[in-house]
Amino acid sequence: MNELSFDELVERVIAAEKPILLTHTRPDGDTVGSCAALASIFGAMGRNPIVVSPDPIPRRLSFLSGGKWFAPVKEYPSDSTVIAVDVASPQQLGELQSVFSGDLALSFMIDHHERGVAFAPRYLRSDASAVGEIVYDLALALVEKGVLKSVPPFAVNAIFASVSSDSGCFKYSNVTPRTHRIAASLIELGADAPEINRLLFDVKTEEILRAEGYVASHVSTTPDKKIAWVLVTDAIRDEMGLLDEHFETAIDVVRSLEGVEIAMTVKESPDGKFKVSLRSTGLDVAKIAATLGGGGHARAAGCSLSTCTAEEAARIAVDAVKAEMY
Ligand SMILES: [Mn+2]
Repeated sequence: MNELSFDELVERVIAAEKPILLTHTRPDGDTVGSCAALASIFGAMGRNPIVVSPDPIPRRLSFLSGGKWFAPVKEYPSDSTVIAVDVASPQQLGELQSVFSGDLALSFMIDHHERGVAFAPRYLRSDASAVGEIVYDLALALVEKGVLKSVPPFAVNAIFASVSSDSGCFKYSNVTPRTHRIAASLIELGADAPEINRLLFDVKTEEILRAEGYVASHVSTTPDKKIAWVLVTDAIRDEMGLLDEHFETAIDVVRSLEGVEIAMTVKESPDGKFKVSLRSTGLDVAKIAATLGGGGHARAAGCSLSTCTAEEAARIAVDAVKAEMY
């Protein structure tokens, strides 16, 4: 699959009729924020965009997904332009993989995952902290070309949310001076930074708070406390009356433990596999995840393991980390 230049991306966006924007599975603030921003931009261009997600969008992101673009659609026009946003592999489309094939195959993808897979013509910028940084450039290019009068206020806020979300509120190592410059420009354009950051990082539902409490009291570590992990199984979720989405911040709780260099969560998936998420303070976890059939970024990666129990999956993942660490 070919790689697109930025100019080619801009041309494709300008040419896109009936755009369908696809988020990745377990949608996060970047994929939802970038889709919402692009939908707002396409809307301002008079294009009637829609956003389709393979999984329900978490309630905490509803300030981004409340618009008409996110309403379920019964049928997709066959002449749609299908665009994957922040989707690193075909597997990350979940059940949408089979929906968007054949006549409705992907037109192109916009991504920032260094080790992502190009399964359609792709615009990739792996030095972007979030796809939102790319959408920002795109919005400015469209304004410069006169395609847009200005960046719609909703898009300004959605881009800010995307960047803030994937950068952990500008805390992670993927943040560059450019990330801050983009954020500053967005604030100048009217982004409500304090409110967006509050909604993304400070507000937690009761369910998420309970999930974090569980995680905090069930962290396992290696004797040197450098590797820490927690298991989240169906049985635990059922017992607590919680859903998978309530454990989205579990990894942050694990990585907050003093001395931890590699944090992991092992979560049972609906497909019966165990999804392992890895976060690192230095070690390249994308490389470790790749040895287990996964991928991601150097300091945030993941893979899916087909084992009988979560304990087994954790042991395999911990062993893979140890092999790289010691
Ligand atoms: Mn992203």
